[in-house]
Amino acid sequence: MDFFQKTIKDIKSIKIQGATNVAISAIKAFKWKAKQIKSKNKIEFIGKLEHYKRELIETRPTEPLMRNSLRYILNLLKRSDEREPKKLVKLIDIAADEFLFNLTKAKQKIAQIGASVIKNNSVIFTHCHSSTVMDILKMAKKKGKKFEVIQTESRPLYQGRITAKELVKAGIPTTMIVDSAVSTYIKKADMAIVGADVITAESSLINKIGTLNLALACKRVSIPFFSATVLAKFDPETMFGKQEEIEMRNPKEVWDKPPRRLKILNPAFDVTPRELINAYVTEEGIITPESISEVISLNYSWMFR
Ligand code: RUB
Repeated sequence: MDFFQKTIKDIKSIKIQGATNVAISAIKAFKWKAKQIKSKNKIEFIGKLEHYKRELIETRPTEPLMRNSLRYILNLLKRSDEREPKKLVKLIDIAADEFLFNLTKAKQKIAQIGASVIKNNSVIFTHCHSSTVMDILKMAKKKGKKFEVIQTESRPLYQGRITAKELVKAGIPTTMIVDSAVSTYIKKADMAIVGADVITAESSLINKIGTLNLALACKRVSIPFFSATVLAKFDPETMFGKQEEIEMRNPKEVWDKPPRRLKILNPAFDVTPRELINAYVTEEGIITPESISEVISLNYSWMFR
């Protein structure tokens, strides 16, 4: 199995998980694959790249950051006057590295901005595993803030354990609960912060299944609910009425040997409507759902091309 196929397998199996890690791995695999392609001309080269882009995108249908990043790289190639395959491969490298650099810079900004939201002696609630939320919590700790975290285990794949390991390693006092205990323990928290897989044109948030329950629980006890995200997780197609597809995962993740005739549903994500979200913590600042589309169109015009 080559590096490209291994990346596909690891993304599908959630060995590589979280929107950011998925996008970074997909970009690296795309870059690698471009170097292996043999083609006579630019049209053939782009045709092959389109095919590999589709293969990557199909690994996780609810990941616009991966889609946007690969589209960004391919668009740069299509718009260039360069025709020679070797030079085109170089262009891919340049575009990919540029995207990765901007992504890293955006995440660093979010860590700084998000850390300022964490109050001293507070209790922060989080769900699943988001590298963006992790960056914020670690930055807050680095800045000398004292706080505790309550986090879910995130069934069925237990991504909460990744969060738990990272937080404990960072020396942040952490308590894990089962997903169904969210409403019980939310009263102990001062705020909740989760990651994001998708920001839609209606400013809704799509994130790990259970996020909606957490947001509803926050509303009930009147504590703020935030999502930390780079703006490139916006799905431009939702502007044209496309309903974001929610990835349905293998029922065996829930129960490997269920009784026959039992139907099991295993959606990976859910949709949290804008009225439950206090703000998005982004590289452009803390932005309310009402203004996020405008900020995205001002700063990321390439997404709409
Ligand atoms: C992970 C998940 C994360 C977002 C954001 O789901 O929902 O909250 O992807 O992650 P899964 P990040 O484990 O199914 O991929 O902040 O790292 O982009």
